[in-house]
Amino acid sequence: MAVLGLLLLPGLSTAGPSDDVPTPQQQEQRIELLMRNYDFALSDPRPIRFGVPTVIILRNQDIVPHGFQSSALPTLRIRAQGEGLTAYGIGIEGFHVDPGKTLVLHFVPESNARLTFRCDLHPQMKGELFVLEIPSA
Ligand SMILES: [Cu+2]
Repeated sequence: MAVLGLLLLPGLSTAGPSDDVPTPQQQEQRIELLMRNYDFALSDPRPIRFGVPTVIILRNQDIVPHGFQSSALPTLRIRAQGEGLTAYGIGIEGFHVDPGKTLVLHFVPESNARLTFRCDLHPQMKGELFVLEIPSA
């Protein structure tokens, strides 16, 4: 069962030849989010941009299941892949990730904001992502 909330990232919407993050493929933003010691940890903390295809790699490194839930999640069109299973669509409220497992989420953040998320199984477990409106200069 899956319960998770995701957040979004801001993407860039202009195809300017500028600065910014050189992305591997098609300006896709990748974020690795670890679940460990009953907490969330970003392996490379940095803001994301909305309007850009985003990938969140959610890894549960604990020995108990953790959840990923966010109020922004149900509004996003998401594709979630893990363990030979793919879920997709709008209206997903959350995910649960078993110990040692990884869930990969694909979506395009639609607005800039702060994306807060939490584990519904452990109320003290929270985190947030910052979405940037426009890449600066
Ligand atoms: Cu948890």
